[in-house]
Amino acid sequence: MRSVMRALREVCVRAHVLSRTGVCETSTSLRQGHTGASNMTGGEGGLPAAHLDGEHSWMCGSSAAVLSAVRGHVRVLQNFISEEEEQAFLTELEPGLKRKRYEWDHWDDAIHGFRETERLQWGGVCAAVVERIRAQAFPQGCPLLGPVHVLDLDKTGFIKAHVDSVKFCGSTIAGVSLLSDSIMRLVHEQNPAERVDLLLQRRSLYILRDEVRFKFTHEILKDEDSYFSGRRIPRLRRISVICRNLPH
Ligand SMILES: O=C(O)CCC(=O)C(=O)O
Repeated sequence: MRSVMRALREVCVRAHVLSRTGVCETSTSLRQGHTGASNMTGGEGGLPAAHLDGEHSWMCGSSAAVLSAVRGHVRVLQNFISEEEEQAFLTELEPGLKRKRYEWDHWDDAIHGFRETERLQWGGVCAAVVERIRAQAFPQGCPLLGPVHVLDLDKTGFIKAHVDSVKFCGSTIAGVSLLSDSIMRLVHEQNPAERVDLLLQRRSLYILRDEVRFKFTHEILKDEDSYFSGRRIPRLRRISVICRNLPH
């Protein structure tokens, strides 16, 4: 148990401090964005134009090229769990989480305002959801990390841009978001102007695979930076339930 927790702590090994100004933070209306590539200019920061993915309303990026680069490697399934299933997770997790304090000084400075746990055994409703996440995200027979990682971000907490450790993480990460909508931002490591924002609605499942895992950083934006294509997305306390596969 201890060693799994240590390994998960080492997940966030390459934290990058990125500009807080994001691709979707201007005030263009969502409707305008949905008409296709919008003409969002970045205001003072001179940001590149932002594009909403025509097919996936939960994804927007700095260019059509970056959207097509990530398209096959990212999925967000809205309403993946029901309100009752969300409540079952909270009932199971809250007593243990409440005994912990939010931490503000992660050793590698990647996560702020969080508490975490991991769990191998789940009660009936949650066990069924975990099975559903795994069936959706991983091919049959794929070696999985047994314990599920649970990350509880305070309303003022956030996850800075990082690339997960290839030593501890496999090709895929799949997470369900409880309690709050949020924005996950992906930034190309070699070309930081290339960015994609994912709208992770409460009770959605996101799946990141392959290139997106290792060529892009990912982060969860803090409340004051939480905009999707110009639309304010309030970031409340958020709990993520995260399944991973093992590295090759
Ligand atoms: O909370 C989340 O969904 C993201 C977690 C994360 O960034 C990670 O585990 O590498």
